[in-house]
Amino acid sequence: MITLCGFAVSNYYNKVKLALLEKGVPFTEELAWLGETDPEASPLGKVPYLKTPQGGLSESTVMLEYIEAAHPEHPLLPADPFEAAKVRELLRYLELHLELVARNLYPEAFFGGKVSDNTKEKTRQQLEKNIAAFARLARFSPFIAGSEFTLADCAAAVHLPLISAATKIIYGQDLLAALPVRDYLKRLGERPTVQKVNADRKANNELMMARTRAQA
Ligand SMILES: N[C@@H](CCC(=O)N[C@@H](CS)C(=O)NCC(=O)O)C(=O)O
Repeated sequence: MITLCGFAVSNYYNKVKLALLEKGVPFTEELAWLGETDPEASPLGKVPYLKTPQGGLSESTVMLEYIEAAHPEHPLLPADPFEAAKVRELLRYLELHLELVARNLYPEAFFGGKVSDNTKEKTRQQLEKNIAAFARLARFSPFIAGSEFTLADCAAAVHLPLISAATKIIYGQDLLAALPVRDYLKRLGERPTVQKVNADRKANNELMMARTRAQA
């Protein structure tokens, strides 16, 4: 049995959880806040990580690939090698060229900190370039890579809302607004799996805030 470890406020955690739910792979969840992680399974102390019968595993996209290979039923990657590579390409764009760049804004957008004007400007330039490139790859027809729900949708479902929110807060403008992201996310939100992930995220957010208040 697979154990998904971390906490449900984390978008990386939810990407993996969504894949497990969509595939119908049995799993349990183990709550691990930052600072409480298992160094054997997650050497960098990041969340999420998996505990498997064979050992621990870190890095969310590596986990997606492992889950897909270990549980081929209900595939979330196309059988055709090129089509599968196109899904992986989207996954890479989402996590490397969108999420990781937008993360420069999160300290101010979500955590009450401050980001310099210089960082905001540089990040905006990078995001505009990367979002234009992503727009050439993303299909939204109805899923991000085309007609089937894939691993790239597991990533898009968790990364796109944060990028929209962060850019709206920092620039007063959703840098994803020119793409059909809102309709796409609304469609995804009709899936029971996405509804479960979102409900668990909200519950975990309450827990996290209570914990922060107790520590203050
Ligand atoms: N590349 C990692 C990123 C995971 C990540 O950054 N998780 C955040 C929580 S959302 C975290 O653990 N941050 C604490 C840290 O980086 O030390 C993955 O895909 O799993």
